[in-house]
Amino acid sequence: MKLPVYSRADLSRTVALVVALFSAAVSTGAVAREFRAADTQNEDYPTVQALRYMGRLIAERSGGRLQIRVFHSRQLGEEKETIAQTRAGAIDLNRINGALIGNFVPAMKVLAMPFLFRSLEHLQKVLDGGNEILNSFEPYGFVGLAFYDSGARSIYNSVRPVRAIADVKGLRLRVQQSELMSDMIKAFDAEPVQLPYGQVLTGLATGLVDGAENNWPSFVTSDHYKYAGYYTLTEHSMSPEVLVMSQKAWESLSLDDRKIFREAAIRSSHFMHDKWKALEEQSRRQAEAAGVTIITDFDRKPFEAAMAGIYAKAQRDPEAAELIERIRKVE
Ligand code: GTR
Repeated sequence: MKLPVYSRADLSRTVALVVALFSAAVSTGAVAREFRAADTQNEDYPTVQALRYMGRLIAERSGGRLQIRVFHSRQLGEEKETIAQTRAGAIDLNRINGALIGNFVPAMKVLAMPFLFRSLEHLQKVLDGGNEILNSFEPYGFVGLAFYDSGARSIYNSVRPVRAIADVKGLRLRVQQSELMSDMIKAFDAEPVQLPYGQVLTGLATGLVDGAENNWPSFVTSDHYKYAGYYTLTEHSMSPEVLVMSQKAWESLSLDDRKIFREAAIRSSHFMHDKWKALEEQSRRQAEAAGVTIITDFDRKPFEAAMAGIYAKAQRDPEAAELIERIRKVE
């Protein structure tokens, strides 16, 4: 095979052409920059839809210059790994659950504390004044953009109906990869098994775990309800979902573009809210129709009381103690 021979003059002409094309593209705004966004949930899950919506807003507002490509269903890895990658700047945007980012950001760990919120309204009030919390992410390598709904998490299992704390004793329950969540299950006298989200279904199906804990939409859209027929409305944690951006991506943005991202993120959380409410309802109905026993009538007090040790541990950090106090006082 004969290779073409390029002269120096040919080469420099080519280089000049490429440079000219590139600067023309930049000046007409034609070069699109793509941001990779991760979400552990499935394609239709409200958080994934919210990310897509945000992508549309950002593309519109930037005249196509800024684009978001959404990787759902753990395409970029399990949540814990994607968090590390976001911190390292390899993933630009990440929608994560409060309990997992709580491994890094102290205020988020506080939001994941069991039985901290009296109701979802209480949580919402705290989040509405939430810029302080979102703004606290930066020293830990993330930029907090918006909170998304996640309802409340409750315990489910395949062994027996949990009607009292004694019924939880000895159950092997999957938890997120979070020390706080493991401590909580231990405080119920059960055995925590930390597994990434993508392995829970197999864990339930093979009997590696007896159950887990999650909100209605996750319980149903992940098919866990097909293997765990007892759902007890413990509503022990209301840690919200949060959208973060990597510091690296953030620093690469102009001030105007940062504004576009912030505004679009907030709008996407409103967009998500209605979808969330609808899916929560629908998931509960779907579980009921499939014959899941839902236990709502039981004494929550002993479950809450069992958390004393967890609070004592968390409150050793004076800033966490102060935030817990302030949250409790929000009417
Ligand atoms: C869901 C949450 C996910 C993931 C999952 C889990 O509610 O949306 O981000 O944290 O729980 O239990 O792993």
